[in-house]
Amino acid sequence: MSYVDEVFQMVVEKNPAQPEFHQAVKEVLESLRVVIEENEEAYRKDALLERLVTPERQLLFRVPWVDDKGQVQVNNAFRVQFNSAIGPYKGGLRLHPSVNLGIIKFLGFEQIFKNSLTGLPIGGGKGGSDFDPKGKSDREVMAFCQSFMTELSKYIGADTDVPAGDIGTGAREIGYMYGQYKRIKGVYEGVLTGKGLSYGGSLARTEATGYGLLYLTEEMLKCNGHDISGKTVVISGSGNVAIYACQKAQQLGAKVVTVSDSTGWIYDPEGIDVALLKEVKEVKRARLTEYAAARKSAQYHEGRGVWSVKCDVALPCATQNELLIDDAKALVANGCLAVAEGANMPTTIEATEYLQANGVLFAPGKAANAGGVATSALEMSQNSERLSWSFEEVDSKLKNIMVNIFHNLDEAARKYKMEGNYVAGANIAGFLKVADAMTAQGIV
Ligand code: NDP
Ligand code: 2IT
Repeated sequence: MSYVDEVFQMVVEKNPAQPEFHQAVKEVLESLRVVIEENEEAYRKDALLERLVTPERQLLFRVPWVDDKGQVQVNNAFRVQFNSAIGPYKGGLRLHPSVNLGIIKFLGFEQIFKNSLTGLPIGGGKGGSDFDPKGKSDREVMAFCQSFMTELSKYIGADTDVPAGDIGTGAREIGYMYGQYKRIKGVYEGVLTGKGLSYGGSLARTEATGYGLLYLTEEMLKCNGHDISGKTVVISGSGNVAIYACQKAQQLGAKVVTVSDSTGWIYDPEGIDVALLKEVKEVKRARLTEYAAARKSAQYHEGRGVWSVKCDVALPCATQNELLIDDAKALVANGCLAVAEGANMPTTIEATEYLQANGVLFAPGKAANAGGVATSALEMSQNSERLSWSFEEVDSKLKNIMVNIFHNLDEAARKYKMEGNYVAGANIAGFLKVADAMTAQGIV
């Protein structure tokens, strides 16, 4: 059996009931075959792939907190410190009832390659909890965040592990967590990113993932002879990534006609009203029905359906495995030119392969959504030098990073004779830097 197949089999056997983790590993290892084969003997001897797929450290802990009725609640929490070959562990914290160890491991594994692609010195990690912030009072969210950080604070630090936001973790949650960390440790350091601007946050971090997604999509389209301006875009999700993807797409002259949440979706043929969407989602924390109620041109539909809308560009920005094979078929049938992943692993492997086989340009999440973590690394730099950069400075660095990422994937794909396969390009380019650092640092 080939080395890649052996390691994949080991991952499945040693990590039962973690399908998302298996999926993330499979996608990466499949793309690496050609690179591994070139250097198989050395990699095998050093067990490089076995080390790569095994987290350096996995923390599992309980989070007890008291709800508004005086009842004690208990949640499960995780931090997976996956790989620190090229820098301190870096990656977000997901707060969602679906969170389990397998989901955090898939996200942490993806993060290793994503962070490598940014060109910045950050290793891979991810964490979170099955706590659901939805419907909780601010006091309940604070109680959870403080209890969560009381335990997590033992294992993180500005030079060791720097968490940030993800699904369910936004500015409010980061604020409560930062306050508790500072109180326990007595140090004012950049231990979290995505902080508020009044206490060490970076301008443009809020916008970074969505903006970065569009910078990379624009470059990918340009290099394939298309202009983003005038294109019709469908977006899923209506959270941090979706909102700022929508805003930047419109600034670049595209028309965004859909957004969604976990209960339904909006079709707005006049183009999504971003100010209204922000008011509904960021301020009121309400459902999309409120968007539809406030806007004449918007139609609200229950369930899922954004991929059935005719478009030039599709940007999945909600969650994993939200774009399935039938959705891919609908996109192709409707003449979609490009899919770029704002979310982590939103497209199944089958759907990805179908899109690629049918000539759709496909930018994988670990490249396309890397602008968030890249700007987090810029926040770390600003914290270290105790300075704040202007919005324009951060945004222009972000743009450069995203354009460079696209060219790195493109070149890696060409070098290994898989021209236009940006999935392979991203996995290969991300892997080579990490593998080099792991090899240089010996058996650790
Ligand atoms: P938010 O919590 O701000 O928004 C998430 C959005 O996705 C909401 O509209 C939510 O709907 C929807 N959603 C979440 N889970 C599900 C589900 N199981 N089924 C259907 N819809 C769902 O998160 P973000 O925007 O920050 O994250 C979105 C994606 O982008 C995630 O995959 C995340 O890992 C990824 N990402 C985020 C980065 C960041 O900087 N924030 C950086 C890189 C990637 P509802 O409100 O109804 O739950
Ligand atoms: O998936 C991701 O890259 C994030 N949620 C952002 C991580 C970060 O450290 O900013």
